Amino acid sequence: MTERPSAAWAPPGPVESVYAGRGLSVPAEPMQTRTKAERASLPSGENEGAPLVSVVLPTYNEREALPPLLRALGEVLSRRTFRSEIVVVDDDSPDGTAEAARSTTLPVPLTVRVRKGERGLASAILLGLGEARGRVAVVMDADGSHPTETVLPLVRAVVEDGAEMALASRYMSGGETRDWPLGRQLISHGATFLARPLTSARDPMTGFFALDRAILSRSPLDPVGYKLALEILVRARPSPIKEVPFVFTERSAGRSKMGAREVVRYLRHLGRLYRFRIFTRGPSGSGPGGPGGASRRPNERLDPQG
Ligand SMILES: Nc1nc2c(ncn2[C@@H]2O[C@H](COP(=O)(O)OP(=O)(O)OP(=O)(O)O)[C@@H](O)[C@H]2O)c(=O)[nH]1
Ligand SMILES: [Mg+2]
Repeated sequence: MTERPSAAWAPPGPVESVYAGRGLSVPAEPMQTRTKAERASLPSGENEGAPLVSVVLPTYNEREALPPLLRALGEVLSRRTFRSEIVVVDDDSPDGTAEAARSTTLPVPLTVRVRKGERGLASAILLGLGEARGRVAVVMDADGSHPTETVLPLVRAVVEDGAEMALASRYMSGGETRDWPLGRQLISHGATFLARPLTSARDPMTGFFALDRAILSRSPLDPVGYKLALEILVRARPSPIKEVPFVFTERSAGRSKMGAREVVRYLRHLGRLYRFRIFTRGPSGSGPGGPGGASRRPNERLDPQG
């Protein structure tokens, strides 16, 4: 498997993009928090009609786990008044994951992006983040390990509390890992320990997070392997960040793609990040309000139930 440099989000190989519009209900009204002049000055894709929130799901052989997750997400998202969408990025799974996604009827728009000729979790997520149209993107695993109830607290942390990045954390009060084999726990804690000097986040290894997509243009991202959140934390330097506790449960179906190769890739990734931190100054103007940062907006309110 080759990880492509991911500075640009152009798809590396042939891709097939499918808009699965089945069963769409009339989208909820967008939030009415901006004046007409403010809306006119927004970058394209953010004007009325575009979603506020995009949920990006990377998949490889998740035929069984994906449809129930999509339905649960559709349920959570369609109850809100803000617009949302789901983007699945599948690496041409031989088990028919993409077809399973397309045949799931959902109350929110769904895009299924099939990437051919390349595999890799971090690069698949980056492709999905480039495809997403929402100002806020939520990234989560498609195997049932990440609870859909945590999606809204993550979105709220970005939209209402003004966090540039929000991490769903297993390693804070209220968070935990359930039914995880001891070996996996040791690897996760060891990996977190090795990244300590790079970030103050308690769970930078998490695969469940939300961000203001504008921060992604601050620095080219070049992850190897699984840990995209860590890559973003180190290279794009989001500030402020917020962590939200969640309970991680063992995957509900399918097989893990995590293995010894991922551990080796992680060590290579760490080496790159330490070199970056030592030899490169942070993105100019990163942090709140800086020129290289996400454009600061007044914090918005989601709908009252949100
Ligand atoms: N597109 C794409 N998705 C992937 C790839 N590898 C893993 N994924 C997806 O990324 C998510 C996390 O992968 P997992 O295999 O669950 O990795 P993990 O959570 O570290 O390990 P387990 O929970 O033990 O299986 C799942 O939704 C996978 O389907 C890949 O190469 N390409
Ligand atoms: Mg998993």
